[in-house]
Amino acid sequence: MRIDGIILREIQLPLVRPFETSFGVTRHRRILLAEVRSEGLIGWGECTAGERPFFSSESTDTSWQVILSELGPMLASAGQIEHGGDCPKLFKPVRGHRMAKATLENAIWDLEAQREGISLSRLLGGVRDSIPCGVSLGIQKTLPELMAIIEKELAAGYQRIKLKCKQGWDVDVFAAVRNRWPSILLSCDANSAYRMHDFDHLCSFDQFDLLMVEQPLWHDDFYFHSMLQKRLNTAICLDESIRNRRDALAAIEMESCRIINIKLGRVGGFSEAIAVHNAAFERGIPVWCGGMLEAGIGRSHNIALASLENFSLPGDVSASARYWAEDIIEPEVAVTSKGEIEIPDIPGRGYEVRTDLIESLTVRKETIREVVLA
Ligand code: OSB
Ligand code: MG
Repeated sequence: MRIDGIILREIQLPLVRPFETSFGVTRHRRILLAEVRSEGLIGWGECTAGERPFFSSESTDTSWQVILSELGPMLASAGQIEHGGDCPKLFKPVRGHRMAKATLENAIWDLEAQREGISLSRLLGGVRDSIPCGVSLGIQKTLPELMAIIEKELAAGYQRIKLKCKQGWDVDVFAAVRNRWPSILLSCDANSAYRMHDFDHLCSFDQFDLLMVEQPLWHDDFYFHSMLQKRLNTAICLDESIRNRRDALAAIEMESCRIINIKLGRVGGFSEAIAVHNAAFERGIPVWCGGMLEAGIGRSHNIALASLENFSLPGDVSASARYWAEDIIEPEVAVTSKGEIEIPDIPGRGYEVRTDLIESLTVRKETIREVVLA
């Protein structure tokens, strides 16, 4: 595939309701979109970096800078690329910046699926025609507000409720939710809110029959999670700690977790996401697809990824309308009354991009040109 042009832009999009985690509140998204043109086709990528470097060290602005000055020119200068899977090698000189890398790599996979005339899910090796969906619910002002939201999401069909938690918004909340809904699939996500002195407190989570406790400790840790997992009956799921296949192997070997959350941006794109998926599959560790408050392009990529065989637990990928008044794709992502998203069986990502809407949301835009690197 000949690379004819790369356009990077930032769009700004307000969330329909604020999303609060242990590390902060997001009200407005600043999302980068990459558009890679090749032989009459356009592949799209969406950057999952947050506005501030609080989930990981990347942010909208670091990604903008690295794509514009390094990754974009590397791809443009390659001139020709056959597979999305060729991107990691191309971007190897740049250390880290995985969300920035994923933005471009995923656009190439999108292009490749279109060129082959198959769905992105098929190209990735997906085996499902629908994916099971859960929701991730942010920290709320009051417990009654949370209870009302859970009631609504369960009525909509979602198969699993994940509660964001931190000190002061954990055991009392879990107790109330469990009391009202004794048998739903329930999990929690601490985004690294706890420390060693919280071990006894974390072990008290066992009484709530949670499906998992996601990333309770440091964002970059395996060792102390493995200490905790020895004492905790509930499965630990790692999110932030897993940056690549080697991390997955280390975490599984050390028994730091029994479940892995795979996020496309966090691991650097589809190639590494598939590698993490396979490593976990071969070792009997189930995975699920995480979310980063994506707009429609990132969401459609998540849906394709979650069609792989070992994505056996409900993920955090849910309907567009839970996030946006208007999504940037058509149709919007919808969830059935059984809490599933159907995998589109049409070439490429399976959702049209609303280019006029994207244009009107764009706050900055750059064309990346080929450069001869010295
Ligand atoms: O840890 O899974 C997380 C959102 C932003 C940053 C980190 C996380 C999340 C979510 C939301 O849990 C998932 C979603 O609904 O997109
Ligand atoms: Mg998480």
